[in-house]
Amino acid sequence: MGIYSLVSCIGVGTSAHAQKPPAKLPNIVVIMADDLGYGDVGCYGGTGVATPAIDDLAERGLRFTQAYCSAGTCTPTRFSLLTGVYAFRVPGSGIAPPNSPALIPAGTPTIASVLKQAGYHTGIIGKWHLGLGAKPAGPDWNGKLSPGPLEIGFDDALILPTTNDRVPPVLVRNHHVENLDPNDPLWVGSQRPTPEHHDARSHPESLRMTTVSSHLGTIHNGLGRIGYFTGGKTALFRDEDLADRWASESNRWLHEHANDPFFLLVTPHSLHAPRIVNERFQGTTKLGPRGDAIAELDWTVGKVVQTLDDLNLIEQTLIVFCSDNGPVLIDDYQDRADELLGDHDPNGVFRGGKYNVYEGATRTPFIVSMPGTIPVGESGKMVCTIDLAASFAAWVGAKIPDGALRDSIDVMPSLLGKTEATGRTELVQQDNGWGSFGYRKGQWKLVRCDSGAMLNSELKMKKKQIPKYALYHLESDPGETENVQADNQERANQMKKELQQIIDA
Ligand code: NG6
Ligand code: CA
Repeated sequence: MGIYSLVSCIGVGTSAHAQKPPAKLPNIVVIMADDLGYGDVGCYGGTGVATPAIDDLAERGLRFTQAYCSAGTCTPTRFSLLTGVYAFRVPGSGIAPPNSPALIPAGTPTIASVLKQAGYHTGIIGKWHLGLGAKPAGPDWNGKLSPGPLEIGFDDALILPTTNDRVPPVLVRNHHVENLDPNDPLWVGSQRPTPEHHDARSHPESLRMTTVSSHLGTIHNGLGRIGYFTGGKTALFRDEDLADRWASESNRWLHEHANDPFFLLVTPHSLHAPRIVNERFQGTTKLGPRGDAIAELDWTVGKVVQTLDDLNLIEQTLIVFCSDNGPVLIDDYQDRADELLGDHDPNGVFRGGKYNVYEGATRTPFIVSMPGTIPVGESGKMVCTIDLAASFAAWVGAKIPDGALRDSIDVMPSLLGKTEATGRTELVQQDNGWGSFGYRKGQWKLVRCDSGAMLNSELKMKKKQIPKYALYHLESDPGETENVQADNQERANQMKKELQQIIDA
């Protein structure tokens, strides 16, 4: 009996009244990449970089063509992945600054806490970017960093607390900065601490990549960052080593928990700028640093899968691979990502990317694999990363606390490749909380832009002025080139109303 049939005997879809968990719960590993576009990987049409590990995952599983992440930026997508709640419902859930307090309050039910309650050992390895520490003070970098992942359901965490372009460039294990020497305390702030402090403005000659707008803070490893820090010398990472850490930590963690039912969220920092890969990958692709980072990401994915293979757990583990938001070429660090693109199309046929709400922002590569349980092939069912929480809960018979994971829908039958599954019928997408929404219903997509402009001028988005509303038909116009609102006024009005109702709900 396959794992799914075993689980189905105890009542999939009846999570609220779950009985005893099944004797052997399936393991779950979710790998969420950073700033990876729909068209960046080979199995989604990417031509610039070989991605054998991700392609191999697709060859062993289901490759979704209409899967989404929740937002055009990282923090809201990760917020929704964890909480199953649309981030636009929670003010302040946009891109988290270096000293952001924890955005998800301690005790909030999450994908991790729900699975933990059901008997899973839970871990997160990689980028966090959801704030640490209590409000309003935020993180105590030299003390106990709490609340954080451990207060919302993770048993173990080894995280990059913000992003690799922000300070502090350290890793946090559970509640503490790793390798911090108490005699060299870490200070983090948004202002230059002293007039003598070396930052990217005062010492541009020490930069290995020029930054022009916001990464003008403290220089670390030859790169200007957002924000300032001093101290913490023994704790500082080398950007070149991060991917190796995600791979080795995942390997260690998976070996340690091979006999538990486990839920592991792996969140590599690649390909977020600054794209500084390990020496092994530098210059290995024709796309420059951005391409090298895709190659490094692919390697990381391969390492995680290899570990599961080595442990003989491939058939007992459901793997999801996806991205947190669409692509961006130059994100301040001048790494020639635009010039070196050639015919590689990071957003595939779609328009836009990171920071907006066009399909390029949220349509994500999304592969689900579990040989023996999930068929091999392609799926056009609409699913979203926000749905993983309710889907997994239903699958393993976990109890969802009343009112929790409210926007997460059980799409597990679609993830399992059931032909009768319907997937989502509608979905709201957002930018960073700047007031743009995409509302997809069937093949129709309403784009609402309250500000009249959207960020990311590259990637098929030349038009600067964006109308407040536009309606697109994705099946006939996946690139969102033709606003058909005037010819479909009634439908557009209905969708505007529904979108507002969902926002206000
Ligand atoms: C933006 C930064 C960008 C990047 C992004 C977060 C500026 C002008 N841009 O505000 O460089 O850090 O935040 O990216 O500061 S994300 O993938 O983590 O959402
Ligand atoms: Ca991102």
